[in-house]
Amino acid sequence: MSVLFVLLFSFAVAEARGPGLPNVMVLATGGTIAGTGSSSTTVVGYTAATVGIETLLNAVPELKTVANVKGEQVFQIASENMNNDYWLKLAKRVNALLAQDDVDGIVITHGTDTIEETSYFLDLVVKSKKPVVIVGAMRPSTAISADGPINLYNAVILAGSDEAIGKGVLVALNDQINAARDVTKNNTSTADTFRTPELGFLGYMQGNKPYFYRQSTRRHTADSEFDVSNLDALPQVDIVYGYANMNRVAIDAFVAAGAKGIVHAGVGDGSLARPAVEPALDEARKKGVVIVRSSRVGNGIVARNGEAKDDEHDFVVSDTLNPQKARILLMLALTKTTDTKEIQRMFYTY
Ligand code: DAS
Repeated sequence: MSVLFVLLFSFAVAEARGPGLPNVMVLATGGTIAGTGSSSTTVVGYTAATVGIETLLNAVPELKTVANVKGEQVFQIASENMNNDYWLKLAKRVNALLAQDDVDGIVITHGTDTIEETSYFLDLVVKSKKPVVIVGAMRPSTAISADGPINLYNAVILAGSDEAIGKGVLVALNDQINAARDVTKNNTSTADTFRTPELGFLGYMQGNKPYFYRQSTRRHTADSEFDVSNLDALPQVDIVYGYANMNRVAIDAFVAAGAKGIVHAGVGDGSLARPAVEPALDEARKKGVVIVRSSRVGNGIVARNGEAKDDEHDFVVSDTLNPQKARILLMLALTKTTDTKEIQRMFYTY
């Protein structure tokens, strides 16, 4: 192997990261990973978001062997209480830190209830290819076999790895690596709850190393057109859930409350109940509310002009995004445009 090649190769690797251990910031936001129970066998009915970042980091001294770690408590909540203000604060902090040369990657400790939403929001607004890894736990820090410490250890390794560069925001728990766009919580309480049904994991954490087998084909992070750096608020977008015998009350209430967008979580392929629901969505559309047809099913493509004449109604379809993720993309789309053709393009791009 020529000396020149060796020199160029080692320069390339060094470019990916400086010599020595990677510099990883851990931003804490609360959740079960920071939770405490009344006893070591309390794994439900504990209190989330009670343990601070320094305690979390001190509980895993092995972190020092895999990265130069610094911690910051951005906020401290159970993630069912997550809201747009917290998202904007977190996103701005993440982008400010990733712009620093002395930060190679970021881990965010987070409640598991809305990890799938925060991760997708960040996937669309982080302006860097550096790794951002979201981690949580299904058992509180005080429980026998608490999963938080090993999940945090693996997340720090992943955030400091070259393999994770450019992969988009990642969700890593239970030795599994998921993409932010497709991951969802599949079980109310088990440690293996985070999955990407049908489309699958991106890879695994094993033996202190990440192993990737695929990556997302959709735009994210540095390639995203969305920018929240100058935003102090996000447009109100709500979700209505479809079911047998559905009525129009929730739709009318969201419109009256000023929603700028409504995601309809329809039965099947995003079907709309007639005569109750479709006219209500038409009236909302005529008032300027952007309508996205998603599905409560959770997997598969919601086909444009399939179960509804979207061209005629001027509706948008969510592609494969579930309702809670479709809400996030529609919210960010509305910070750029109300043109439904442009918004449909965004749903086929991200
Ligand atoms: N309430 C849950 C939350 O904060 C606890 C957890 O699973 O993290 O999301």
